Amino acid sequence: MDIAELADQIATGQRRALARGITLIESGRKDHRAKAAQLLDALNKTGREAVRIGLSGTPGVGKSTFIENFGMMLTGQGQRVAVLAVDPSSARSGGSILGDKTRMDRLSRDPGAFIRPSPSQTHLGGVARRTREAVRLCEAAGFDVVLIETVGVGQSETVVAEMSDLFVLLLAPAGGDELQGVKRGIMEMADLILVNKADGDLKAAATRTCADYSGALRLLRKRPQDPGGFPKAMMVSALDQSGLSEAWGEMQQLTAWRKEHGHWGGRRADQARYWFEEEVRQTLLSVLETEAVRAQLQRLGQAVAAGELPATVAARTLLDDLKRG
Ligand SMILES: Nc1nc2c(ncn2[C@@H]2O[C@H](COP(=O)(O)OP(=O)(O)OP(=O)(O)O)[C@@H](O)[C@H]2O)c(=O)[nH]1
Ligand SMILES: [Mg+2]
Repeated sequence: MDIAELADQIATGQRRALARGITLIESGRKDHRAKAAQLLDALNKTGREAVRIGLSGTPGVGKSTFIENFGMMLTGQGQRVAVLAVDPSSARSGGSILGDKTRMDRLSRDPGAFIRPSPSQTHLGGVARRTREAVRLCEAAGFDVVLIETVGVGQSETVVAEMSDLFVLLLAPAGGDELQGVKRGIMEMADLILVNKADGDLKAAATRTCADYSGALRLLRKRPQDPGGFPKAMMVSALDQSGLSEAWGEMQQLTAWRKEHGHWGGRRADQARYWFEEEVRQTLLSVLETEAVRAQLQRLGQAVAAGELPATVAARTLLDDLKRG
């Protein structure tokens, strides 16, 4: 595979090449990792940047419907939109977006859009690193907006927020007066809360829920990266396509303010540093994943358990062997 050629094809926006590049990035093979690094390096020179939007929400809240209609609105304005996903369960399910193509039927056929399911990796760390690299490829390919979807069921919001410029939380109208058990930590990451399904019978509940969240957001500690009025809660109906252009308007306003005040670049720099350290950590850990090392771990582990070797000595033995290769 000629990496320089692949880089050129991606930089000229060829979707097949982009898909091939992402496949390369997702591979765990050692030679592929080296090539992926070359590819990322080559594409860094394009200097292109998209608006990276992280989107999280519990199952059934309307993420797919939102992405379909929000994405179509943007492509209708001439923007190119890429959709990626971080799904820690994708190793088993084959990726949420993929099983979902029917719900993003129009967007998946739109020449201005590119949809890619979550990479299948066994752990969240692996999925996240590869998705973060896929974001870079999409940017280099000239996409204006990259949406990164995740199902809000725990840790995955944090890693998606770590690769996004804007983090959007999609919520459903609450039945009662409870705040749907959204964890404080997740609330604190949100730049925009969208209360979805503000239509028909759910409209009144959505209005109450939105007011509740607006109140809750005002109680959070003020963040330096926010202009007055942010983070903000608003109502949308992904299904009826209402509130979508207003939501985009808010995102653009926030983007412009952060760029003007240095928070945009500052956040990206912090994130780049974070992913660098994460890559080092994960790559070191992956050294333990070979057959030989696993066998040695097992052997030494037994010796330690049987009291034949102190844990410290066993660990040093293994690490010294590793260093010697
Ligand atoms: N009334 C109403 N229903 C909606 C709206 N958005 C989505 N739905 C419905 O909610 C259900 C779930 O929508 P999806 O878009 O599949 O939700 P999701 O968050 O992608 O769900 P998972 O992929 O399972 O996590 C579907 O039946 C949608 O038609 C909305 O704005 N209003
Ligand atoms: Mg979905």
